[in-house]
Amino acid sequence: MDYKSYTHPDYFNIDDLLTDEHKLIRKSVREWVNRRLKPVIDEYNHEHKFPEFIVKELGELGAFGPYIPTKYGAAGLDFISYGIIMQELERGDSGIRSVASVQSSLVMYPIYEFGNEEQRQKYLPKLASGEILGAFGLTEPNHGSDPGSMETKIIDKGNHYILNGAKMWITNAPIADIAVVWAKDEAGVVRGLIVEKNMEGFTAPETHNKWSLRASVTGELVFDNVKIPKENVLPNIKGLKGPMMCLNSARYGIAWGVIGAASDCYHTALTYAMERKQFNVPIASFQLNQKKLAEMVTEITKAQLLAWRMGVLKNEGKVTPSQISMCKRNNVETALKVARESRQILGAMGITGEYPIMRHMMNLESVITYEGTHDIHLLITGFDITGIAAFK
Ligand code: TGC
Ligand code: FAD
Repeated sequence: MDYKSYTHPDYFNIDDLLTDEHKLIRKSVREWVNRRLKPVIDEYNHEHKFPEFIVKELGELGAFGPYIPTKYGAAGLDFISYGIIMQELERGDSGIRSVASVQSSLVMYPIYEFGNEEQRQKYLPKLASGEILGAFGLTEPNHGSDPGSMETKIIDKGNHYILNGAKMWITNAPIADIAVVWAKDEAGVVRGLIVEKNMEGFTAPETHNKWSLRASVTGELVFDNVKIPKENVLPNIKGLKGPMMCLNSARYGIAWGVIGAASDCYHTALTYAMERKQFNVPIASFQLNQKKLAEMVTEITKAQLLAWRMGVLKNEGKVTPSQISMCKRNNVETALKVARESRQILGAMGITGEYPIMRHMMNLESVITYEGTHDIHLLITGFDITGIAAFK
């Protein structure tokens, strides 16, 4: 597959809405994906291995916490730039975008937003450069969609806390240097803590045998009487809204990111359909294949417009969590449908690693579940328009 010929679909001239800086950022991330990721990602995916070299290189690229101010070593860009970076990375692989979204929105963002100046100075520059990698622990074995019922606890021991409990399905867990972990205090209030990998009683075993996001590492975070110094507690947030605010930022990035996976599938299917012949004509000449391609580009265009408008609202500080939920849900579903339709256009070739479609499709099965499942996001919209929560 000649991935260097890739051009993104832009049926409604959305590029006219981007600045020269946005386009430059897209160009540099796209070039990195073509040069460093595309040639090797299928092999890492097959071997269920994480391409460790990417961590430093994503740091150099400015892909970690791009919207965090430059004084903390990050790029200080706007939110549309963040979206564009996620989109280009996810054209490469959703697992690689995951690494960047977790580091940016789930580790750097809470330290920047809820941490004190000392915590910001200590962790943010190293996270921005990729010198250290982070994880985010919210989900537990017994509490996924309902994080408010978490069992992980801290007990106040004067100058430190004792942390007990377990988190599950945590991106980067086994390879992370630090983890932002959410636990309840003795009053049942959710608090955010920075747990460091060498703390006694803390282990992070890997979750094996995944058929999705195979180039990203997932694991558990297990806390057995871990002593957490009080300076590792995020002082400026209390309650479930803390992790939920982090999720708003990560869901925003995912809503942009999946357009990259969808566009890669669409580009692959269109290119293949023009070249492959059956009955002496290109398969692109059959009406049923044209229907698939036309519907794909229509849905991708709608996803692009939704993401762009969400980006404008976020830049203006006006976007609501429910708008982000709608966009995440719509765009992930679009990407998954596009991947499935593209796979069909390639016939048998679509199931091979010669083409990226099957890998994108398998990855998107995680993306539609993590950061709030497809149905939870629907219920968030339902709650927003009716004022009635249907979660319980
Ligand atoms: P509820 O009672 O509604 O809310 C509790 C408090 O939180 C506030 N809140 C939010 N604040 C900001 N943004 C949001 N999106 C918020 N949602 C809720 C809310 O205002 C309230 O604040 P306060 O001050 O009144 O106490 O909460 P609930 O317990 O009824 O749950 C609601 C529900 C189901 C919508 C929510 O908990 C939810 O979204 N569940 C899904 C869980 C989820 O998304 N987990 C993701 C884990 S991280 C992950 O998947 C990383 S994948 C990484 C990768 O590899 O990319
Ligand atoms: P459950 O909550 O058990 O849901 C199962 C099914 O029931 C779903 O279909 C759901 O929609 C439905 N359901 C649940 N509640 C309701 C309801 N009230 N109404 C209607 N339907 C409902 N978490 C982290 O904290 N950090 C990470 O870094 C992280 N990375 C992840 C990486 C991967 C690869 C995966 C797969 C998951 C990751 N997660 C992470 C966890 C992820 O956020 C959860 O899997 C997700 O929130 C859903 O929780 P669950 O799997 O326990 O499903």
